[in-house]
Amino acid sequence: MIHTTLDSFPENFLWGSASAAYQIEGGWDQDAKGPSVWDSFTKIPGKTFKGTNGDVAVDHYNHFKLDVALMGEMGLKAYRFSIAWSRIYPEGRGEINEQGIAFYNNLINELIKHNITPIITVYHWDLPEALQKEYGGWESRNIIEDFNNYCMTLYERFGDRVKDWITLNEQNIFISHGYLEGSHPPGVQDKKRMYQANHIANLANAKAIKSFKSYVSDGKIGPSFAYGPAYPYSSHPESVLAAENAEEFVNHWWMDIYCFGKYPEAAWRYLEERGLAPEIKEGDMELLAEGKPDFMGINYYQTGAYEKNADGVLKGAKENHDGKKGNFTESGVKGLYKRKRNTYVDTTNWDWEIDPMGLRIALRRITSRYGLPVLITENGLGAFDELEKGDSINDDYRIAYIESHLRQCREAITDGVELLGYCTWSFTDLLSWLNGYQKRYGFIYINRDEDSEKDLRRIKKKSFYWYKSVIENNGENL
Ligand code: BGP
Repeated sequence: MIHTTLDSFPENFLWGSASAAYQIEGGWDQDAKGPSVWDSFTKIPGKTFKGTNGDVAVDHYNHFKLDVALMGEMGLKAYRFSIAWSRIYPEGRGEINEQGIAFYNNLINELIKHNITPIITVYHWDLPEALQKEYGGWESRNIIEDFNNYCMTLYERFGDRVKDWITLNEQNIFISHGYLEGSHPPGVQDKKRMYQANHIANLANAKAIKSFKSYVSDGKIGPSFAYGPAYPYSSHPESVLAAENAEEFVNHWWMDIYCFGKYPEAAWRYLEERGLAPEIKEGDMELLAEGKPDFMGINYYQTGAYEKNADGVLKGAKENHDGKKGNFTESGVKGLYKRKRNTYVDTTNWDWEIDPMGLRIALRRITSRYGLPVLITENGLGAFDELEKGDSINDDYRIAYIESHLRQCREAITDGVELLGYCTWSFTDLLSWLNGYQKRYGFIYINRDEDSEKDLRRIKKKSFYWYKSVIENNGENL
């Protein structure tokens, strides 16, 4: 579809940027914060690039006023951040830690002072370690109640000023990496356990959404799903079917539950035949049907091209964590699909496909299948940046990346997609979970690396000024 003229971005479009507590805050035990599963996982030798962790991260906990002032200077309209559960409840439940509440109250008030809409993510992977130890975290139904209680506390304390909420960040990623690949905590590699933990997370998500309505009746809530649309590798029907399989297992498996309250049929049957389907208890499906989101939040980074996989038993991909381009390996499930390198698109240094049109495709698919508005909760480029003389960073590649994706957003809006906003990942540089500090995403350079915290100086990159002008023009100059 080629449009001769493009619609404008809506007047109240949320030009935003995003972050997550563990990746920026630091202050890991400050003001009575309890440990999270990431605090201990990153300390296990060999788990992260050069053994990096978020003990200090970019020390946003102690620099938040400066960071928000920079957002204000840029004219940012929205800032998506996550709350560290173990700052609010150091043990996951029980006594509220008022110091944790105070930190987020101050942050929210500071944002509002600068006319920035706060968007809260209630869970961005840093589960209180106490709950992992006590009952195995997401593998126990006990978490449904504890998560709901934690969420209700947040709604009650912050819901007067915060109207835009995200429940689980990338449930598909933290569950598959945590229980199948074993690369995230708790480091389990077991398919059956993965589907079971995922079902429990679905229930927790639905319950938290249901509770939301009675606390923040004028607010909006939805999950952030890591959506990588599946393409057929070729037009051979076997390839098309493989892409259907992938779309069903890696995308609909989650989004259908969020939006329809049911698992997609073909995937369910496949899992049931193999004894891998999750256990459904009485009342589960009713709860899932009741906890519908107001919008779909998506984190978009790349698409995937799929081919039939009749032969080799392929498992997870060997991931590139050092930024040495060209280390893509095929991955997949025997009998269902295998992911191939899409030769039509370029990749980042970490071998992630760069596919701006895939974002338009993602937005269109969500609109047709679910009929919900969409909030892009993350999109951005991880790259090596060079701090040049005179404190300048010329990140033209980042500008090109974001610009090309925003152009596709505008095409999608013209196609009829209801797009609420667009958050880049990320505002400042931050810790990449498994890739250290050298994989930078921010508009603001943070002067630190894997070996030293240096002075944590904040330096505006070229992209900072560029995004500022995009916001000023409400995207008309794209
Ligand atoms: C998403 C996460 C973010 C962020 C981003 C970039 O999956 O929600 O927290 O980390 O990906 O990923 P990475 O840091 O691996 O480059």
